[in-house]
Formats: sequence, structure tokens, C-alpha cells
Amino acid sequence: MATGVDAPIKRISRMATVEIYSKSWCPYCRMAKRLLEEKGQEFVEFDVELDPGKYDEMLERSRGRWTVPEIFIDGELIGGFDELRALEASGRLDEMLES
Ligand SMILES: N[C@@H](CCC(=O)N[C@@H](CS)C(=O)NCC(=O)O)C(=O)O
Repeated sequence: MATGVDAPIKRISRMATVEIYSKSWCPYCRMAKRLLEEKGQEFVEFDVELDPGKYDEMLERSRGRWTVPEIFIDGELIGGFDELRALEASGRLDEMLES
């Protein structure tokens, strides 16, 4: 393996921005966070019960979807845990988190 100044520069992959609107007691939120944690993916969490303004923000960004979690990757609406799990099963989640 090449080392030192002649070593090829390793590409540092960018980490996606993941936002989750959640409630503390919500099992779907817990499953979504666990999946992301297992992948080593960081996320920002907004508890919509602690901050009602965030609930209104979630409704607006998720175009009326009112269940939690609502998950966004780089600002793009993913949906809830079911949609996140489907993306994971298809391999598309890794692409979204890594690209
Ligand atoms: N299919 C959804 C189910 C989400 C869901 O049912 N969330 C519950 C909490 S775990 C919810 O928002 N219930 C309505 C409420 O709390 O007002 C998903 O996969 O995220």
C-alpha cells in the first residue's frame, strides 16, 4: 500500500444532512433513528411536542403529512420509517447518504 506523500489522496465522502421530526415516545421514530445510527449517519432531531412551532414547520415541509417521524435528507422529504426502510432495502439510502 502506498504511504506518505506519494499515497493517493483518499476521497473524504460528504455526510448528508438528515433531519427527523419526532415525538419522544414514538416507536417508528426510534426505529428510524436506530437504522441511521447503525449506518453511522448523524442526524438532527426536532421533538414536535417540545416545540409546537416545529410541528407546524413539519406539516408545511411534509406537505400535510402529520405522523412522526418525518424524515428529510438534504432537505428532500423521505417520509416516515416505512419509506426510510424501503430505501434501505433497495440500496438507495446509501446512495442518498453518500452522494
Ligand atoms: N407508517 C408510518 C407510521 C408512523 C406513525 O404511525 N407514527 C405515530 C407515532 S409512532 C403517529 O404519528 N401517530 C399520530 C400522532 O402521534 O399524532 C411510518 O412508518 O413512519
